[in-house]
Amino acid sequence: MSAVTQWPNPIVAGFYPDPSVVKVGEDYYLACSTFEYLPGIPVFHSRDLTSWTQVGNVVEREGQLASATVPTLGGAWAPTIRHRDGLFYVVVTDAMGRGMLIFTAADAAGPWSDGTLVDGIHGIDSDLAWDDDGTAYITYSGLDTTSGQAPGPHKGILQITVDLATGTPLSEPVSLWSGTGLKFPEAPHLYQHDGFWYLMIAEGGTERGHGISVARGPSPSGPFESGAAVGGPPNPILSARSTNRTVQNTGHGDLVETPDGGWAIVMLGMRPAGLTQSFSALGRETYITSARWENGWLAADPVIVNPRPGDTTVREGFDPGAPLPAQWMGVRRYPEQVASLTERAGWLTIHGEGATLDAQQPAFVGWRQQHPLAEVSVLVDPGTGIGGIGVRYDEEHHYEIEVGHGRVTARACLAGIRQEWTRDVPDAPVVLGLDFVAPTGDSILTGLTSDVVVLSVGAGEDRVELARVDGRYLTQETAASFTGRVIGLYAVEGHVAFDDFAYTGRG
Ligand code: 6LW
Repeated sequence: MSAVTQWPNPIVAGFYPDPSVVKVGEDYYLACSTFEYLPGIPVFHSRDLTSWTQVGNVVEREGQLASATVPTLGGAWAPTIRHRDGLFYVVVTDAMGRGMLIFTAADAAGPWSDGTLVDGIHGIDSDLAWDDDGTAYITYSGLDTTSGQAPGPHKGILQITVDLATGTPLSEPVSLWSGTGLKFPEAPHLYQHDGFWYLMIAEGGTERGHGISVARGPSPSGPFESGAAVGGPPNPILSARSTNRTVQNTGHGDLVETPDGGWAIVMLGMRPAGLTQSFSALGRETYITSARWENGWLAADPVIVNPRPGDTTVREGFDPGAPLPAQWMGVRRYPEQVASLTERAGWLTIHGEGATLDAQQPAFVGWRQQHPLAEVSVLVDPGTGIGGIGVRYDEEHHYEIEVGHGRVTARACLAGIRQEWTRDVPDAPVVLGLDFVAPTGDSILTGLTSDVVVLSVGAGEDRVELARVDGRYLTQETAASFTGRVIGLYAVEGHVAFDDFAYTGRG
């Protein structure tokens, strides 16, 4: 597996940030952050580290996280997935919610436990490791999002020992090596290799300065030394900062042994489009790169983009008896709390409650945009209600097109600024379209933005475009949240029915 250029990348496309990976025998499992979306913390399985299938979600019941009420930016941040003595562990922070939590499961597909609180510990990006005696260490980043106090200064990388069964800390937090002085030391992971313990962290912030740095020491609690201090390689060992690489923001990684005995780092990255400023429509995605041990230190190759060839088409007919696929999510609610597959056979019916996409809990069921360019359409029967299709980063940043009461309305909402385009339509089911296209022609947008979002009604010769909106305002660089684009079906009023959902992703 050393030919990194042959690996498809991203390995999980779209809003799947903060990946953590564990090898159990010949099987690999991967988990990611989901913030305010439910179900939360998807778990993927692979045998080759490149093709991944979602097998479940850690969070699939009320009460596991405070997701119903977490503010934008809060919720499931940065899980670490590990396995020991027949049990899977996910340690994660429910930011601005319950706090630092330990989930366990006998099967990575679930069911997972209710989540045990790590009492009194306020930090993010918790790692879990065991020493040779079986003592459990949680190593984390000292940013307080959960005590209710103002976060205060970043406390660097911290560590406790813990009773995993009760969540009780067994030691006071101690400071560990916290990088080379770049901002936001975070995403720590500990590895034991060839007689040393290695502390891998992210630093530089999750934006363009992001990188991965490594130190080594004699025990899981150090003392750790950076390579450059003892004649080893300089840190960060991996970063795309100030380069013109297609994949930027690379960092927040987890090390894993490959099937052939080599090494790889799975991490988050983004593919911004534009010129000197650039914009990432899909948010932070999951990438892989090859790594190796050289003279007792870890080295990694730059991350390259290598999309799977051809277009990807997904059709959803909402056939009777078929469940909603696992990738579909709700905002602070589970899809089944707002949508029904049985109310009208062959249709997905969403129940409007008066809430628009500006609301914290819209009646919205969506899935991630996974390709920079994509065409999406759906047949909508609004009945006596109002509903449609939209793309959201959060409640402050969304574009949508909806139908109801004989009128179709396209809308762009950005940080309190709003514009609408309307047109009358007959009272009948209509096709609504949401396309993400490359900027073209001699428009001022050409080359300056990520994409253009086209909102349309009708199909074939009857298709009418209501609006073309600059996509850059719905990107990681401009929206408030840590998420990515999620395309969804929603209802504002009444019981709105959807059929023939089609997504074609390109590139
Ligand atoms: C994550 C941290 C980060 O916990 O963003 O800035 C947080 N980097 O590693 C949410 O993804």
